[in-house]
Amino acid sequence: MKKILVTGALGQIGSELVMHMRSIYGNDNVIATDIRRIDGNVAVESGPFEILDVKDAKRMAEIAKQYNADTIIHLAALLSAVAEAKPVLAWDINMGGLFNALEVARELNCAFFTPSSIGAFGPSTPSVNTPQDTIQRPQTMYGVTKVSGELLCDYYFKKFGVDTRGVRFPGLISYETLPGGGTTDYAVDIYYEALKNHKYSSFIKQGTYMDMMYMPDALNAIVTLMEADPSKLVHRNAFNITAMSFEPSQIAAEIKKHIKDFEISYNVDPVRQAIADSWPDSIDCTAARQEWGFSSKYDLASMTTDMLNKLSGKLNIK
Ligand code: AKB
Repeated sequence: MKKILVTGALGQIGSELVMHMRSIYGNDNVIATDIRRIDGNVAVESGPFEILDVKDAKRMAEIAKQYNADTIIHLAALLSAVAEAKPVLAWDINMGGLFNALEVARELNCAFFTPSSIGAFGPSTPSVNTPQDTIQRPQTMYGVTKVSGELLCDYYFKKFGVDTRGVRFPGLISYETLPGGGTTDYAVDIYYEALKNHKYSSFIKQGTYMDMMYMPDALNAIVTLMEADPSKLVHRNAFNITAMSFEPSQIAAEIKKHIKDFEISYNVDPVRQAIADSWPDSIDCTAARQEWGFSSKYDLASMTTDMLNKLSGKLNIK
């Protein structure tokens, strides 16, 4: 990877990935793009930044050519809950954007990464220790776009030789940029509310297990996969990866070790609960470990310590 074009660069993953990659590959070699510009944002100010609506294929190709991109990290997408509220727009952005990005990768011979999700699974998928290759019949628009995206990436690899790679991300927890519109967002919100108000009302029911990962492990996974020896990759799209699986009362208990009077209550959102119920409780990431050496550093305890520490600094709360 020498010249890396990132779409959705101001989102939850992008804002941290751009800085992480700039620290590895050099500021000028990571071109951040997003549909909006946020002046003062570190990803905008620290290197090249271009406004890009991923539905605009012509502009995407122009930017990639202008900067001689050899790698595309395509992150722009709507998350599960928003996609369920706006399914037509979700198809347009998630599939239209992906198709445009794959076409640019094909034309310019770029390596390509795009994330899939645990949302690519559905109620008929085995829900415990979900295998890499298994039933994928999601019942959400987000899931439909993720499975279609996985298939499309496989197609571009087999048909055109595009070097496509991807992972199925679990819920990602981070303190820099809020996720916005996902089902696993409760596991981010809870830290903000714990620090601000010492209580949190969860929109996900007690007992609902989902896979999760702390952002530093997610960033590391993307770079490790993109640097992996292609001859070792049996799977192209997309690898199961996870760092932990927990349900709301477990994250609350972990926070309580740091904030003694913290209390969790429940005000379940039926839409997001139904999505969560259709996703696995835990996924198996053996293929990712074997094919490109995936590993994670943070578990629930170490993530909670770091998250509360960093977030209290950010929010200026003692
Ligand atoms: C969401 O909840 O929509 C995402 C995901 C797991 O893909 N965080």
